[in-house]
Amino acid sequence: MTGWAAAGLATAMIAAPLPALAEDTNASDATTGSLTVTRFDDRYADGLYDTSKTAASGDVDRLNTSHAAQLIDVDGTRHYLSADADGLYRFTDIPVGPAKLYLGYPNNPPGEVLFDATGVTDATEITRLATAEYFGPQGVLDIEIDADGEERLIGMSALRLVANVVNVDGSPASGLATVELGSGDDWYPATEYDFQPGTYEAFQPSGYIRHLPGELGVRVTPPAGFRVADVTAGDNSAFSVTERDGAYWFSSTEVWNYFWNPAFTITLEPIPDVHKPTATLVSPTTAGPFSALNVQVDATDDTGLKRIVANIYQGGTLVKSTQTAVTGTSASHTATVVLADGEYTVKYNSQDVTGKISQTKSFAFTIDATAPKATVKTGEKFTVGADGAYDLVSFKLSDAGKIDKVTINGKVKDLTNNAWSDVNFVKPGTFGTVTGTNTLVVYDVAGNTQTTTFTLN
Ligand SMILES: [Ca+2]
Ligand SMILES: [Ca+2]
Ligand SMILES: [Ca+2]
Ligand SMILES: [Ca+2]
Repeated sequence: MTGWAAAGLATAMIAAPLPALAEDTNASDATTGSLTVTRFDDRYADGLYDTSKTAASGDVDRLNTSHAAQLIDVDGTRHYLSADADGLYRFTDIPVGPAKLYLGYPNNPPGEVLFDATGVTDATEITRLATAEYFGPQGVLDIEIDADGEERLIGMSALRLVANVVNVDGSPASGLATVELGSGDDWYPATEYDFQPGTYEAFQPSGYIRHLPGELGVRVTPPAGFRVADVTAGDNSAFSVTERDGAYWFSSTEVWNYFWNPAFTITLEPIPDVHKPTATLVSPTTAGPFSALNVQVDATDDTGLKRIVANIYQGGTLVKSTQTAVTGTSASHTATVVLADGEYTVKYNSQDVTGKISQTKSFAFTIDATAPKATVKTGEKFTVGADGAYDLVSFKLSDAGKIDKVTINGKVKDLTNNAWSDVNFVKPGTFGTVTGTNTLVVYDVAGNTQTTTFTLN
């Protein structure tokens, strides 16, 4: 037996046949029709009008006769009705054509949902009525009035739904998961209560989302490193929860009553961590020499990183430790380290949230922070002139970390990388020099520079 055919309604219809059927034996020619609306509170929350079922609270479905029903017909005429002695709303002599039915909510803003249960056999077939303003917020339904008479069965529910997200020890798992709550064909993003950490509910501008009866669901995206260990649901009693399509569900028929606020409880647990993190040296890629060390270590982990470390050793001695506290499954550590000239090794690794440490690797490099030297050669063969003013000048270049190149007035002259080098026989016109002031910049391999200005006569 379906809810539609349940005792109360069937009796009412037999006792009072629809006027259109009773009075009009030639319905196809009629220009008016009727609409009979049965409105019920879905107190046993199955989406059906069925007074044979009893909710956990002892409630049974009940006709709702407390509110006016309004119909705007095809001509724009407003018909306003209260429930009749049978508890039904009967609109008669309505012009055939499209009409809009408005049904009031008990509260303003609405704390309920109205749904069309006409002809349905289970809750998956019911549809939520839109809400429109018509002398206050009303549930609205488009109806085509025809000469044969129309019937509608409209239910009301006010089900709320929350999800409590907890850790294995039962403490609230605040701010960790992403939670959606579902009913009908809809998913609603849920937000966490400020005053009740770990408890989530879905909201609309005028208040809580009120859910259609039927399967009520929750969908949870755990944070990195966590998974759903268990999902239960209940209110005054525990419900039966099923998992399908990546979500968890219970039937609203188990809820205490149709105004109740049942809750899911989702327990999160850490995903067992079996994998060490990785650590990769991104910089330096050569042994240098460098004027300072720019180190970059990238790391990954299956469940979550904690920190990345790059330590600088000279011989066996730790000279400088650098590290970055990180989160997520991939991260990067960078540091610029100023060091004295010398040979060094960087040792680097990463650690994950469960304390596992990647393989520690090392990379050798050289620091040269000392600028190269340029000195004027003596001897008439090399240099004619003195004290920065010359007819001819030659420079001896030296650097422990090797000379790379010079620029003269910005023009590059590459040199074989060597601890000793020179630029000989400079006079106006050679290597881009001019009569007057010239600028010589000497570069070592590490990029340190020494600038010399001189005048050519
Ligand atoms: Ca019901
Ligand atoms: Ca790991
Ligand atoms: Ca140097
Ligand atoms: Ca060079």
